[in-house]
Amino acid sequence: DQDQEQRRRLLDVASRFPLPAGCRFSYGTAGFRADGATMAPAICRAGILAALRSVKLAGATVGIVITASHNPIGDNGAKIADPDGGMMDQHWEPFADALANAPDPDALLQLVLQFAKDEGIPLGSHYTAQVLLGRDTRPTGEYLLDAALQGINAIVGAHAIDMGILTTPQLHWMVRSKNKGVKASESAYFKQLINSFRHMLELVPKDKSGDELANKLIVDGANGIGGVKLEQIKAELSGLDIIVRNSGKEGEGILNHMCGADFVQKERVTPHGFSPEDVGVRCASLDGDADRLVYFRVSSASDNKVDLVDGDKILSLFALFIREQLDIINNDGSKVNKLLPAKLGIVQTAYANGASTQFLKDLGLEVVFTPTGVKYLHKKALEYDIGVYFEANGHGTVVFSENFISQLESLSKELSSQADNGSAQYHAVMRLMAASQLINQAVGDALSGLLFVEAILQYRGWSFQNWCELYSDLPSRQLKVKVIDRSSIVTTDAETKVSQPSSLQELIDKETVNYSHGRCFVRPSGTEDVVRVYAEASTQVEADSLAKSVAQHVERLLG
Ligand code: G16
Repeated sequence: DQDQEQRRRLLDVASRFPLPAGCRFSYGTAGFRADGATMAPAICRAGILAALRSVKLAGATVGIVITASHNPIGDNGAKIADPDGGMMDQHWEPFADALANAPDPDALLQLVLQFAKDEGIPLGSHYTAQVLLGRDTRPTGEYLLDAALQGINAIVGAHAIDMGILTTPQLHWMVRSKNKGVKASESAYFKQLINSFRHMLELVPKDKSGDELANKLIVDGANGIGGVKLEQIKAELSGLDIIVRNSGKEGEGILNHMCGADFVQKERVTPHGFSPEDVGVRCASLDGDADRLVYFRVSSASDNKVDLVDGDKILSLFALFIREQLDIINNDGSKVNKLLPAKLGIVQTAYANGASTQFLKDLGLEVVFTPTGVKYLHKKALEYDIGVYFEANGHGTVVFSENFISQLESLSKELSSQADNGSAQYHAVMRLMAASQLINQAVGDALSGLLFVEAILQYRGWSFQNWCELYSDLPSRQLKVKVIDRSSIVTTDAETKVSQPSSLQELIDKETVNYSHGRCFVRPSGTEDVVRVYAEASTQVEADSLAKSVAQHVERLLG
């Protein structure tokens, strides 16, 4: 019967992907991630996990992207998308960990049966489950996608659809769309981006049609999938002259190596493929799976330094724009009912530059903090009518509540029926509606983020320089420290304090007081086998020195 069949399939798949001795997987900041050659057992089990999740949610579509995002080309991993397109519910993470590390087929079977019982998952009975699969351009991708497929097929009634080579946000968008009954294809995704971008540009006031803003934009594609996708649509993006470098074409370079958003944001130097000829041009950088975006400008021909516009400044640009539209809507003198006051929330992490937080607070905005990881920021942002979240590393988006969108819709209808559709209020409503279409509602998306940035710069008539001058970043430095066991560091207070080993926090405090505007924290990375150290101070020399001395304490204490 089906129950026997279910048991047989699980035992069978587990014996096909045995866990190598001494191997330990961990569901980190954004799913499983490690050396790609070792990942097949974990990815197969991620397939089982995703199929179970779909069964639990009455057959709603979930997703898996085979990617290691910003990590080196040899790494790989899996990000799992829930039916709303966001990251998998954190309550399932302990089970994900246990499943990935089940030592043998019997242990795996017992674990699944017990979990199904506890969670009320109707295993073996008549049901359907659906998992969309995508992968980035890594050489281990195809092999690992097959492992995921085998894991999905080990759950009776589960059905996998391979959506091909995609950016991570494309797959998350497709999962969300599928569950909303909207077409979930790549062409539908592109169409939505292109149309909403065009719509945003049509709503640019005539007197601000970007005089100071050059059309030329050079994009560093990190030799990943983002550049490939941008090449596909760039001709349809009116008003932009996009040149893609590190596009992933044969001979252009290695994925994420000396290029990409993580490299540019952390090292603050020009990525591979850029030269002094690019001085002054507006440039953007994506990461390997195109869910992160930063902007930069090559600052001088004599060195390779860049002027960086990181996630914090992208967030500030978005927040300013949204606030302005809300103000136009609410303060317009028209007779129409005013829009209900929208709850606008800004979400950052401890990595946010102190100057950005100050800038946002000075605007009177509500700023809240979460630990690192989109899974935390996104969840928090959903508590608002409009939630804007960004990590300094360029991962973020703007989420609009359904209630708020329907209010905008009714207001737009009301205004157009009163032949008031030439008013500033109507235009602001339409801009917010176009923005909610343009900016990915499922997860941070470098392509949609880039188009939103470009549309806002046009709207304001702003040059890159104007944007840079929004506020001055406090000098900061981020370092990585290799230790024996990074999990021996435990943090608290949204990762701003170390609780274990307790002596480490004392040492950090002792160092920090020596610096004016000093701020420093350390945390174990959830995507790389390193401890991250972040320091801020009033000069670059001081920030470097604070980071270095704390990194030395970490090394001394943890080996
Ligand atoms: C992932 C997460 C991000 C996080 C980053 C670094 O990004 O999605 O939220 O900021 O890892 O995390 P950690 O500091 O724990 O290594 P990506 O772009 O690598 O998937």
